[in-house]
Amino acid sequence: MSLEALLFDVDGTLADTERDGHRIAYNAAFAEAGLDWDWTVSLYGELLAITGGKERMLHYIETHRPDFQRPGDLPGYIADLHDIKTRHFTQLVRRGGIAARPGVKRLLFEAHQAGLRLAIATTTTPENVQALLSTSFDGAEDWFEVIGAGDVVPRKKPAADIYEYVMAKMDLTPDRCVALEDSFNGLQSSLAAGVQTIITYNAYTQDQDFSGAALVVDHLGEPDTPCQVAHSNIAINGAAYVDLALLKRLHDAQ
Ligand code: XBP
Ligand code: MG
Repeated sequence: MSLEALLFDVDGTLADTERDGHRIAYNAAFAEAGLDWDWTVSLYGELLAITGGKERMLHYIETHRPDFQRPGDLPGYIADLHDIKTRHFTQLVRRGGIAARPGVKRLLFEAHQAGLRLAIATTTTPENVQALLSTSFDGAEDWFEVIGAGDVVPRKKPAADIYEYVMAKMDLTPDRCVALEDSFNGLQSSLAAGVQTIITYNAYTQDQDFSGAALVVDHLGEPDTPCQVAHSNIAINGAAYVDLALLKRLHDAQ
């Protein structure tokens, strides 16, 4: 089956949003709520094992804050705190705080020009995706047929739900898609959905297990900024960056 669609993760893949974006927004929300919680760079790296901001905050309370006086409606309290965080994150993004990762805009443009279908499959909140795409992707938000994000599915990554949701919406089978991800949890999700996956790791995910990925690179690269290849299912003959031709070769070799 030929390659017809690219399914993009957001956080860590489209842009490096976690350390200097989401983490800052969580801490700003905690301060606004009068909480002395401080998610440092290293603590946040641990907490990223839990996908979803509301789930992550609950995990933090359960594992790091036994002293926290839980309100009667803890889910409601966390949801309100998460709304504050999302406001801070989208404001930070709209101030231009988060740039696209290397090669992402180039590949999006190439895929769009070649008529490939594009979609987003992410755990993050839809408002965050809209803010990021409209600020840092030069209008590419209209190129995505489906934006599968956050609570639209009952189970977040590493469950397959979000990828299955997006493919169902687009009437696509997994063998016509390639997923682009950055993390172990994301890879487990896309593989569970049967989708061949490319990993672009980052500082938070570089030591994670990417077994099963068709290609593992530090980023998608640019002609003048070659990527580092940690694994490839095919001989890539010194390719300096990930383009559509390389994705099609990987896809055809599977
Ligand atoms: C990453 C996540 C999200 C973000 C924070 O999503 O797990 O929870 O860390 O966003 P992905 P929210 O890599 O799938 O894009 O606070 O909106 O959850
Ligand atoms: Mg991610």
